[in-house]
Amino acid sequence: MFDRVDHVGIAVRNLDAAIGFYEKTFGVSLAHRERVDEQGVEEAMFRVGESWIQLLQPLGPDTPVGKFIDKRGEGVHHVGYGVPDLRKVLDHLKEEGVPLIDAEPRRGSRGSQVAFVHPKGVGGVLVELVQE
Ligand code: V0V
Ligand code: CO
Repeated sequence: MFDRVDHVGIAVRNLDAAIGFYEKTFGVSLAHRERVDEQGVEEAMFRVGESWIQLLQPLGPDTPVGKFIDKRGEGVHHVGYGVPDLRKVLDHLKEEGVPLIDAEPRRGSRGSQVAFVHPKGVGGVLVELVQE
């Protein structure tokens, strides 16, 4: 069902500072930057092999990443798995009784279709399904 780790999402307070750190310290270069209003984030993407690191700065306190940072501080926010057929995976998870945040695909960054699975059904890990 999953064909790769598409990205790891990391919550940061200051996107410019985090980008600077990743570039200088880890020697990766910025591939993409986008504001996704529907998700309340500004994101920066670094390519690492066939996967991405996705840095996420909240657009405000009352957003998923804003609330996460208030409660838990900066750090790993979610794992995004690449899937070839998002609807099929969602149907399967519904059958399995896994709690979904999104019952239907919605718009992610880079023109992708995404859906989130609730962390309470996945041992505390927020999972994003991504179809490019
Ligand atoms: C919250 N919780 C998490 C969590 N966020 N647990 C693990 N990982 C996370 N990222 C826990 C939190 O500690 C609480 O646990 C409980 O869930 C309820 O948290 P809350 O602060 O009351 O927040 P809620 O319930 O309002 O919202 C939590 C959910 C929300 C996960 C439902 O953040 C959400 O809908 N996320 C999906 C959308 C998203 O994250 N978008 C930003 C990324 P206790 O205290 O009850 O134990 S955008 C993105 O990745 C894009 C655009 C892309 O890749 O293309
Ligand atoms: Co993501």
